[in-house]
Amino acid sequence: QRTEMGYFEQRICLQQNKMARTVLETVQRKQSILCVSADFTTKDKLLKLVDAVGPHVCMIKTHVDIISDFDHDLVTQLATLSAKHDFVIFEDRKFADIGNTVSLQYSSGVHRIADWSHITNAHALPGDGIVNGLKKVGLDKGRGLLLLAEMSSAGSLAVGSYTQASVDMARRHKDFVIGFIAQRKLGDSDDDFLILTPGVGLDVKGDGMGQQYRTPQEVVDAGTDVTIVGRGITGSEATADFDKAASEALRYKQAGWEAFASRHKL
Ligand code: BMP
Repeated sequence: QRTEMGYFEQRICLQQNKMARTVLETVQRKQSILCVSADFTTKDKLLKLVDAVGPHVCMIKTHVDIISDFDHDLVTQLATLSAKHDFVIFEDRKFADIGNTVSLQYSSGVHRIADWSHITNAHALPGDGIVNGLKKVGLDKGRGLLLLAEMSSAGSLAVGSYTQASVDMARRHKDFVIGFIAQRKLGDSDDDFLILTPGVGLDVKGDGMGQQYRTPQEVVDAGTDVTIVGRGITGSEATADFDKAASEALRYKQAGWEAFASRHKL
């Protein structure tokens, strides 16, 4: 019988990238596979939300380009909350350009994502150059990258040979690519890529704009490592209720961990 330590130690050993190890260690320490997608558009509400759900998550996912009053104090405060609550920061930037352009988008501009986001993600569409461009900026800073191998939305074109080519691309860059945004386990046990799955909800099946939800149990059964939950926990920003968000986060944390612990015999 494998012990809980055994399961995580085994996986941590296989990771070449430090941030991949940090994600697994955080999951183990907090007994949480929950990433909250904090998609609020004002600094004040975003920080209150993150402080409320922080105790229950291994990771917080941001879209900084939706924040109307973005400034660098926001990322300073996010870093403080990350240390306070022990979570990894994931800026969901979905880079999709040639290597030279993404290296500038990652390091520069208003957001300077590489300076504060522990992990970010990219489409495999442009080819290996996108990974090389991001790696040039992020590797020395200890960052990690996820490739979007599949998407949760209806009619996604990221299927079949595109998904397979994304896995092959990740294998060529194991020092920097830590895993995938995907709907199921990808790669084999030698790879041990992290699988992060959005489109997770306990109460509804869609959002009327193409999003498709499965339960934490369903996505863990499909082989995910981290469940990404936005509106199922946060509700709408207009009627933001931070106590409710905290209790919903706890509910999703428990549902996810119960499924994960049972699947991996922890
Ligand atoms: P929600 O749970 O409220 O539907 O939010 C899902 C989040 O995950 C959004 O921030 C979205 O941008 C992101 N996402 C997704 O829904 N599907 C994908 O395939 C990839 C994503 O990054």
